[in-house]
Amino acid sequence: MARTLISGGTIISATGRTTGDVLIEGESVAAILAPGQAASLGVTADRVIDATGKYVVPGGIDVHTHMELPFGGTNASDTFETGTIAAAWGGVTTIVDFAVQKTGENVHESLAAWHEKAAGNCAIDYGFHQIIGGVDEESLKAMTYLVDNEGVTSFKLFMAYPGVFYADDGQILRAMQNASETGAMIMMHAENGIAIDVLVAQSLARGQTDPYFHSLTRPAELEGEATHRAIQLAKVAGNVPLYIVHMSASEALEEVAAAQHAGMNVFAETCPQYLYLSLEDQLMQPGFEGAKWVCSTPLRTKHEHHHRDLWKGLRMNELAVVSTDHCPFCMKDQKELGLGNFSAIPNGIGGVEHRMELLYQGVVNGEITLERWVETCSTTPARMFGLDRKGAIAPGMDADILVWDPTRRTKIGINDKHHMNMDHSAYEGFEIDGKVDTVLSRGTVVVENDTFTGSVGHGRYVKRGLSTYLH
Ligand code: DUC
Ligand code: ZN
Ligand code: ZN
Repeated sequence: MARTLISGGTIISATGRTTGDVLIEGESVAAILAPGQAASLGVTADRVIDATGKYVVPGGIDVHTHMELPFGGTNASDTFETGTIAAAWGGVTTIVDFAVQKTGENVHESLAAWHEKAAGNCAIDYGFHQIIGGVDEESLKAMTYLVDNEGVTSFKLFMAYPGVFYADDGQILRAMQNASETGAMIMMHAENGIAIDVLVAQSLARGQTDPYFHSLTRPAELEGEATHRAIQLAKVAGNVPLYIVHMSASEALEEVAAAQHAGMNVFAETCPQYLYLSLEDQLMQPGFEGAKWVCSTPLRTKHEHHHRDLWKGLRMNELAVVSTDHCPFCMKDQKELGLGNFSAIPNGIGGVEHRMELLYQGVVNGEITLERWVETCSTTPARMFGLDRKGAIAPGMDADILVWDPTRRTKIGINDKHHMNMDHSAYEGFEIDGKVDTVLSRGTVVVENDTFTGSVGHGRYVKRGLSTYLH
């Protein structure tokens, strides 16, 4: 079995840091050795990666991506191949993507279709959540089957997008009751889509068609309201585990924090776009430029402390996870579908490549610690979604490892570093104080010396267990 030694780095976990060597045998971590121990024990390795002066952290886990998602009259522009290669470049070693079932479609067929898109095409490991866009007898039965047999233990429901993915309160309650029986996690897109659609129609009727009206017609109150309602429904369903996705508003965070204090199994994630980007600085750029940042939930105003509150939520564990909601669309032919009508702009931002970098900048800026960076970007995502062999560097775990160089810098943009299939970057011009150095996926080096050395097809489907936060 091939042996690799990552030597001399500072190994960061969710709970602390230590200097030492990581010994990898085959695809797994074999041991963590104190400095000098490898030599004194006579440990030999086929390959030594010198990590002196660098951080050695568990590979990033992005539990919210949408490769090839059919949405808004087009398909998200990253395939599983381009998206997982871009992820690897950014220090990510596992993604969890969303298989999509819409009303009238069969859940099993939709999951099979997602397997077909991904199988043999991924550079890193991947799992699936299942979107239930049509809650009925058949899909409820399928939910149970997926938990028991397919390694799909989390289900996304939508309180937004009437006519597309929307579930009404009764349907949500039924799906939650099902999850309460199986132990599955309910993931919620919490925005009041019925009220939003009224505001959108009124805005368009007034001739307000520019991209930034996307945010003005999806006010923070309607994210807070839906979050509150989802929490109450989860309580009625027996305190079912509830995970609010892509949180952007202080109002929603307050609801989650209150529920947590009341002892409920409520969790939440945010994404880099909600920590760094805003209505004024991005969405309101002149002309149609703002379309690059049309996503839901939307970017919020920078004058109401959403950024500040979300960073605080990350520190306090009110927000347990940072994902990307990677859902890329090019400007050309895709975002352009909404020229003259913001509501026809495909919703989504691509960022799978930049999450580790952007959150590391949060460490440099004093918002979070190194340990919290690892915890929110790798360790908790793994535990939250039952990825039992991932998210920590410890004997027996998959050797998914990111070696991070804090002395180098990363420039983000389409010309500097960008491997996502997008004709623009949501973070163009951002500069980060640190850089991905080496990335290993199950013991195989997939990125080193600013080169992708992995292979398409290396990534395997990971069957997930129930959330180990709760079980
Ligand atoms: N939000 C997005 O921005 N894109 C895809 C789906 C979603 O909920
Ligand atoms: Zn969503
Ligand atoms: Zn999403």
